[in-house]
Amino acid sequence: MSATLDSMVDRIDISGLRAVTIVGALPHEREIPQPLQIDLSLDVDLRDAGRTDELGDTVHYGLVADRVIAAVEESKDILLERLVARIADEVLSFDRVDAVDVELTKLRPPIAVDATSTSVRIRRTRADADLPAHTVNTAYVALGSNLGDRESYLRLGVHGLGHVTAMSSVYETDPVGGPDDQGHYLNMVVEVETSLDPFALLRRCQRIEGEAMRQRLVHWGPRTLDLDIVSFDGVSLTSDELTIPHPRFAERRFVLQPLADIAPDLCPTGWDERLEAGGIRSLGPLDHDVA
Ligand code: A4P
Ligand code: MG
Repeated sequence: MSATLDSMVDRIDISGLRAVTIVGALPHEREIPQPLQIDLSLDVDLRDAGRTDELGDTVHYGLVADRVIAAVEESKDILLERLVARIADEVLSFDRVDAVDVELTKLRPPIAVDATSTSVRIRRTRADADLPAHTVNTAYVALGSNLGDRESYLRLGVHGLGHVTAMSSVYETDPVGGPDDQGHYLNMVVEVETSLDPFALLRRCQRIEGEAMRQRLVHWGPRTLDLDIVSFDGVSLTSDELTIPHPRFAERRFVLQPLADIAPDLCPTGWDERLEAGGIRSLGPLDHDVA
């Protein structure tokens, strides 16, 4: 379909969907279902999915196709204009779709002249449909590694988290707690914009730790990669699985020093004087492109 070309916008196209339904104003069109073709072009931000490889970060086009065909088959509209608007609403009900181009074609148009098809084409945005914009939350995630190629593990963490909008410097830090013989940590904090809820973000963190082959052998023991959610917008919650803000962040220089680089307002007043100095050295920025 000839949707507006905009190289800045990511798209998912679903072309040549076929459905049969009652549509049209003529007497026989009210009686006999007729074949239609539906072509869709969805504006969806695909950057997160490009990094995370998770279906939750994109739109499941199979589900969109199923829902659109069901909506078309249920309808008995007179005008293609009405039906095409119905399709646009259906597609926009998928939370990640910012806008959609829909082309709806009557494959056997009931007109006296020779014509292959007739069609209508519309573009609708979330604002047109009176839908709220996506919810995007800002979370701060602390990363730590003291095993193996520590810098590469930090990079793996930053890359897997999705839309990272700010990164602190990397700090080398003396281990706090745990066994005596463990090596120094690299620590940093990143700001992430995410449409995931806090629990889904925790699952993402744990999946990334799994990719780094993190093993939990000793409490506070050495680890290839640890990802802790320090804060998540205004959320305050305590559960078996997840506590936000992180229960120990205010006691840890290895979290607060990097957090102060990118979100000083989130650091408790007077933390720098209160916490023991030393045991931490800035190594400068992580060599990684911020998305
Ligand atoms: N959990 C609850 N809340 C959260 C949250 N906000 N973010 C649960 C992430 N996880 C959260 O975590 C244990 C459990 O905490 C998980 O099941 C999760 O559901 P874990 O990653 O398995 O283990 P952990 O991180 O060792 O546990 P913990 O107690 O959170 O450790 P801390 O307090 O983060 O300390 N020294 C230096 N220099 N640098 C470090 O990075 N890290 C630690 C770990 C100790 N010493 C360190 C460092
Ligand atoms: Mg952790």
